[in-house]
Amino acid sequence: MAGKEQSIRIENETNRTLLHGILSAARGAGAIMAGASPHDEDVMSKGGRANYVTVYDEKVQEYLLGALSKVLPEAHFVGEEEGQEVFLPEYEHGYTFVVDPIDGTSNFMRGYHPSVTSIGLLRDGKPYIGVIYNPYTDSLFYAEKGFGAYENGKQIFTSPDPLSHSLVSMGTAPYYAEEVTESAFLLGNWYLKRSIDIRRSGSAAWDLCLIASGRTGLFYEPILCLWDYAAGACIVEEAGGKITDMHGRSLTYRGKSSILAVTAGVAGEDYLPPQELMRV
Ligand code: 2AM
Ligand code: CA
Repeated sequence: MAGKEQSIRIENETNRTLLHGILSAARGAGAIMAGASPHDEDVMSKGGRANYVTVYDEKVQEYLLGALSKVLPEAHFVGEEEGQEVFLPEYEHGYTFVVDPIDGTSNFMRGYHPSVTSIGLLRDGKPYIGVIYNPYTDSLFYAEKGFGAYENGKQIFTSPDPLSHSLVSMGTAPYYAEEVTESAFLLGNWYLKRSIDIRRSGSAAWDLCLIASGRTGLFYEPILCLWDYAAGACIVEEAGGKITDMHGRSLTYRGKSSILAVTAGVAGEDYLPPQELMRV
């Protein structure tokens, strides 16, 4: 028994070191973002409508690849700017960092905040640690499976408010078929009638922090990539919220998915969007 207790304590100490290493990498990434002065010549199109990458996305990712590989050398690394969209069989076992160096790139390019750095760590293909840092407000969100969610060291919880007393944030998925975006707006109108009002931040990772910290009550976006939601999903769940796809199905953490996140207050209601308005 003593041996078991000791090994649990050691594992927890290892986890502390791991978490602190990731937090410090997130702060380092944020410093690069905050020190940037994005100019047009630093912007390259990644292809597709409203889908851009700046030299800073690549700089921050390179920094994170270096910093995180020192924190956990055996972990796989999946970063948005590598474009590795296929979930490889080796990610099913051990650790995998899933990194969005700058989430909210269209905001970042225009000095229209928020933009954040998002670091998810999967263990055996499931969320284990989530860290999201917004350097413009100096907000560091993090969660570790089973240990709660925190904003700048203070434990956070989702709101108990019902949908009718909550703000709703939406994502428009402008990179995909027009009907997907149209459906997002129809759903916006549907939720507008059932909530206080609608918001659109431009950073899905940030939207998930807003749910986790009780600022909003529901967030949806018809199509997101794993690096957009892996860290935020861990933070939402550890803050007492619920995250699924837009049909209410459990997330598989294997790649693109629609996302619907709600607070504890909204989770008890009939909050799923009507099927006839959905295009995903
Ligand atoms: P980004 O800023 O890192 O590009 C806004 O609608 C959200 O969608 C942002 O979090 C944005 O992330 C993300 N996003 C951007 N391109 C995307 C794509 N091709 N597929 C899915 N989500 C995307
Ligand atoms: Ca992103």
